[in-house]
Amino acid sequence: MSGHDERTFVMVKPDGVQRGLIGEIVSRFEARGLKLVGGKFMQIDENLAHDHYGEHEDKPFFDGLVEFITSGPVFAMVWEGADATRQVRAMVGETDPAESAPGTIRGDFGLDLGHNVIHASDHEDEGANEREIDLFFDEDELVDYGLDAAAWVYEDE
Ligand code: IDP
Ligand code: MG
Repeated sequence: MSGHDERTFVMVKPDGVQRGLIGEIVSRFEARGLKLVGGKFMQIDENLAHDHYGEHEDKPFFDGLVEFITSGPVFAMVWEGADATRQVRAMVGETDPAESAPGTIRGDFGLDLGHNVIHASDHEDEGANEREIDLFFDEDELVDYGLDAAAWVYEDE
């Protein structure tokens, strides 16, 4: 295996959980050929919300964002694959669902900027994927294993 092991952090937000979209979203990443290496159904507390969204601390929407992300359970995941962070962001769409192309997750399942269904590490923010994985998962919660389908997803696996 070479270059197929980039990991990225993804989370179905409280609106996505309440709307029954966990399965649909997991299916898309599975079907793409990505490998699930961690998953956790959990409630985010105030501290974790502040750590996770710290970069937005000074924005006018910060308090509402913290309130929203702590308002109900989320499904946090780590997905692995070639160029995973950038590829997942492309599948997620733009920050605003209204600006997201049909076929993307936000473009298919959202209409409102404040309720955009899913979080994924930003590929333009160097190291965000590893930072966010560390924030949400302990090392022993991530599973190393061989995915048989990888031999068919990648020509050089
Ligand atoms: P991203 O989720 O696409 O990376 P960011 O700019 O990092 O977008 O913003 C983090 C989250 O904050 C967004 O997913 C969205 O839930 C929320 N958010 C961003 N901008 C606004 C806004 O202008 N109003 C309300 N919520 C916003
Ligand atoms: Mg972001």
